[in-house]
Amino acid sequence: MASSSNRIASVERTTKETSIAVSVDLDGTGAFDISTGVGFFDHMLEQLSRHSLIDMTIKAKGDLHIDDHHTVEDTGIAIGQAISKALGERRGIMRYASIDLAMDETLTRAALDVSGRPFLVWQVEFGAPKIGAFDTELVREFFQALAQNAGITLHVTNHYGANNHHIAETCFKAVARALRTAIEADPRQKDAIPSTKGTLKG
Ligand SMILES: [Mn+2]
Repeated sequence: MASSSNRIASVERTTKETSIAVSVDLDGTGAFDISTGVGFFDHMLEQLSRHSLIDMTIKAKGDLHIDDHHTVEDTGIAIGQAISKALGERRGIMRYASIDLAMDETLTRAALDVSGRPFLVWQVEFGAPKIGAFDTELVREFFQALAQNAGITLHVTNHYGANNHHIAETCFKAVARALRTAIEADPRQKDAIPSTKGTLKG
């Protein structure tokens, strides 16, 4: 990742269940190199990188012989930690953003506050337990881990939709697109921390 940005970070996280390495550049172009061993999850993470314009290198090796759960959750933890580290004191950012993101018949809203205060409100229901081999319930698990570890208040609401692939994909794209705006430099903030408390570290 060639960049002059200093909003970069790397996280390596190894447990008995997974081994994960993540690098992010918040001021990237949406370039990605992602391999988790879970095809559908790779496809979703590629959307997250591409539409947030956060460059992401993600290498995950998990206990997929059990199921995808540990790999998805722990990748969310590592990405969240990397984003939080790269944000530092969260100076000069827009902080808030939301979008209603359309994809064919599906419409999903993501609203977020890059507050240092982790919270997830999840109003998304899938019409089937699986998308191919992927457990739809893991989409929530991923965003829970991401919000918790990135220090983001995140609300995701699926307004409507029929196709489960579209419902999942709009969640990732909507969060990506809102995140892009919220972590962008606010030209009127300069280097200030956008909080009356004077801190966004929770
Ligand atoms: Mn797709």
